This record gives sequence, C-alpha cells and structure tokens, in this order.
Amino acid sequence: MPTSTTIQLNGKEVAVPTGIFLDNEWRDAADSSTFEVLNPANGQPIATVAHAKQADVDAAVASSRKAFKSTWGLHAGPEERARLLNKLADLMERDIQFLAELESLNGGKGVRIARDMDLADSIACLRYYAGWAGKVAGETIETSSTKLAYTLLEPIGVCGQIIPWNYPVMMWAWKIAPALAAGCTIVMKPSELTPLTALALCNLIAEAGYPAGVVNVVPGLGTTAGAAIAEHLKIDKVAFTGSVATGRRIMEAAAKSNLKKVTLELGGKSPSLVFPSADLEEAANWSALGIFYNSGQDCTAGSRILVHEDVHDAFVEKFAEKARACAIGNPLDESTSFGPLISGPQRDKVLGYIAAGTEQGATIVTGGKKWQEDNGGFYIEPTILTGCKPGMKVVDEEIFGPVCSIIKFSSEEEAIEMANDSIYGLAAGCFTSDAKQAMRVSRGLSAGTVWVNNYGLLSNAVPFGGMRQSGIGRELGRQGVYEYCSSKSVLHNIGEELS
Ligand code: TXE
Repeated sequence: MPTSTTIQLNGKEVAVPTGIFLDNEWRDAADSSTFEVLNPANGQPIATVAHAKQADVDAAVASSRKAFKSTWGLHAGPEERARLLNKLADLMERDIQFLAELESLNGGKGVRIARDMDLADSIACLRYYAGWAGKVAGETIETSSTKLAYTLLEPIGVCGQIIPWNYPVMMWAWKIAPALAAGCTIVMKPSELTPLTALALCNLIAEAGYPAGVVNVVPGLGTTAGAAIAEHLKIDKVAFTGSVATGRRIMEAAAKSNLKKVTLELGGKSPSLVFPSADLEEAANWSALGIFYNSGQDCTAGSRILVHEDVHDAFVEKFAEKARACAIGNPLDESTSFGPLISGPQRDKVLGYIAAGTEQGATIVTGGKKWQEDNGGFYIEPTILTGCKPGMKVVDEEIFGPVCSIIKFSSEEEAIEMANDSIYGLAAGCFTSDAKQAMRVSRGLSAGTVWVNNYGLLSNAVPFGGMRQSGIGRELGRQGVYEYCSSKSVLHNIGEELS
C-alpha cells in the first residue's frame, strides 16, 4: 500500500505520510495491514495508515539500537544534539500552519489553539531541551585520599515512547525533546486515533539531518505496536502517557520482560478549591479554562470544583456564563475554541457519566447533551453539574470530557480532605485572596502540580507529573531530561596498593 496519501486541508490538497518511518525512510507494514483514521468533527475517514505489529517494532528497535551504538548515544556530542533540536524547531516554525491544520483536522482542536498553543509550546519545548544538551552533569565525590570517584550521566539507550490522542504534537515534543537532548534513540508509537502529525513530523526529522534510526515511528494499535514496545527485550526505557489501565499493563509488561525503566503520566480527577475571599470572576475564568480547554480531554482537567458555601451560588452563576460562551464549532475555523471529543466511544462514555451523575442526584446547570449542530461529529456541550458529593461516579472517576462536578464545602480542612481523597494526584487548584491560606492550602493539597489563582499554567521549565495513580516520574524541566539518563559511578585508584 502507498506510504502517503492526499487529503483536503482547509480547501487545499496536501500530501501526508501514512507509512512506518524507519531509518529515515517510509515503508509499509510487514504484513501490509492498515487502520483507518477519522475526522472527529464529522466522523468521516481522513486516511488509511500502516499498522505496525511485532515484526515492524522489531525492525525499528534494531535500527534504533544500531543508531545508538554508531551515530547517536555517546557518539553525537552535545553541540550536535542541540543544533539538531534547534534545526527541527526551525522547520516546525516554517511549517506551523500546515502542522496546526493537520493537528486540528485529526484531533478536533481549534486550529488557532493548535497553532498558537500546542505547536508553539512544542517548538519551545525542543528549544528548551536543546539548551539542556551538554548541561546534564554528574558529580565528583570525595571518598579517600587515595581514590577519586565521579558519576557520568549517560543516555539510557533505546526508548519506547507511547503517546495519546489528546495532545498529539505536545506529547510528541515532551517525549522526544528530552530523550534526544540526552542522547537516546527512540521508537515512538503515536495514538491510533491521531497519528497524522507525528508522521508528518518524521519528514522534518529527516530534513533536519538526524542520522537514520535515531527516531523511528511505528503507527499502530495499543494491543499490537504498543504492547510490542512495552514487552520488548531490547528497549531500555518506556515512557507512556495515557490511561491508568494501560499504564498498569505497560508496567506489567516491563516487569515480565527485561525490567526496563518505566515513566508514566496517567489520569487525574483534579480538584480546584474556591474560597470566599477569591476574585470570583477570575476563579470562573480559570475554572472554565481548566475544564473546557481541549473539550475537557486533559489529564489535568479541573473536573471537581469545591466551592465554599458562602460563594457557591455566585460562583456557579459566573461559571455557567463562561460555559455557555465557549466557541463551539468546526475546528478548522480560527474562531473555534471548543471542538468535538476524539471519538464516538469517548463521547458515549462521557454521556454515560452525565447520566450517572443525574441518576445519583446531581443537577445539570448547563449543557448535558450532544451539541445540537452535531453533524456526525463527536461534540458534547460544556456541562456543569451541581449538588455533587464524594462517592458519586462523576466525582470519583476521570470522565475526560467537558463535564465539571461542583461540590460545596464549609471549612478549609473539609475542602482539603475531600480534594485529597482520590486515587489520583496529578494537579489541584486554589482560589483565594488570603496569602496565608494560599500557602497553607498549597502545602495541604496532595498533587504533582498546584495552581494558585490560576488553573492549567504550564512551562517547559517546570516539572510535571503525578502522585499516586497519576503516574511515575516527571516530564519537563531539569527532571525531564534526567529521566532519560543512567548514572554510572567511576572509581579511580590514585594511590592505594593491595599488598
Ligand atoms: O487510552 P489508552 P484510551 C484516559 C481517559 C480516556 C481513557 C481511555 O480517561 O477516557 O484514558 O483512552 C496505547 N500496550 N486518557 O483508550 O489506551 C494507545 O494505542 C501499550 C488519559 O485512548 O491509555 C495509545 O497510543 N500501549 C490520558 C496510548 O496507549 C497501549 C490521555 C493511550 O491510550 C496499550 C489519553 C497496550 N496494551 C487517555 N493499549 C492522559 N493522561 O492525558 C493502548 N495503548
């Protein structure tokens, strides 16, 4: 089957790659099998993509291992690693509009957001980690007067990277940039729902001048290409973003195969606390961003808002206004900020949660159903539920859609206790004008990131990751690149004799 196809993108015909990217070239799957990729805004097929399976993953791993041993790994110096990351960033900048349109078409997010947020942040992420190449340093350690010890931080080796569909380009950048800065080689599997931008970026990897095999990309399903990566004996680390259930399977496969290092960025049920002294207008603005950004398909979605009883009604009124103002529409329109969910099953899962919420006593303030101009796409209206309590499914479980549960509280202690009562611990928010309360509450909240008087701010320089079942390890910042390094201790004898 051909390894590229022509698609209609905003009225223009463009060619997009659909093959397996191996050794800087395109190829078909070994058994020629394929899978179909849909446009979530209308449910129509966009492209047919090669379906990598075990044999393809084996070939990709062999190529990445060869590159690690010959042209990359300890063979490419830090200046070269930085130069290539910056070059790749330059090429992404050149093609930003095309990449944003493709991201929007395949993932359903508004094209302006795809360009000005996802692509722009991803380019910045590459540049940020270009700066880290060569700055990852070990230490010298005093042991005795006759010995000298130091640690070398070396690239781990061949890394499997399995990414989800909610931020296809950003998760690509968060994974690829620190790994390449550290000197690792990569076998990447994009989500089967959104492989098109990761594949288009392969052409830029080759154009930038990366040696063959440094980055190989194997589109495929989780149960085939994904599982083959997780259980591969020649992969040294696997980095994953996705659901808890799949994260668990990946850890299990790693344990049963070669005990490869595993880093996981999983789900969340992130709480946000609104106290009486908060600026309610601002709290409502940030809360709407927190839950409705990316149509709620965000691991840090602020999906449980705990509001003090004194300000509950006033907050809900303002928050509902923001929900009703979300610009729903065709993702390829510049004015759209709120697109469809990624798939029919995901939309049905979210509708099921809304139904469970009302059955368990919640009240729908706004939204609660498919968007009226549905048009075959997977849209759900921004939805707010009040009267929610711990123990309800909509409060305890990750929904991964534009559905926010509001819970009343009467004291700070009660709010912190409810906030922390979750299997997840990815993020949390707090709105207050009382500085001491802000400090107290941010210490009390048990989450990998705490946002004070904002919700959802990220920076490539600030570590990101979860506590409890929200994950293992950190991405971004200094920690992000260290996750791709192994520490080697070297002990020199400079005088001790064995006699
Ligand atoms: O996720 P999966 P799904 C959550 C969210 C969502 C739910 C299900 O709650 O509703 O997960 O989404 C690959 N071995 N998040 O089913 O399965 C898969 O091909 C190896 C949270 O889409 O976790 C894809 O590339 N890999 C989240 C990736 O895992 C496997 C983002 C993610 O898919 C595999 C997405 C296997 N056995 C969903 N099975 C976040 N944390 O941001 C699947 N995959």
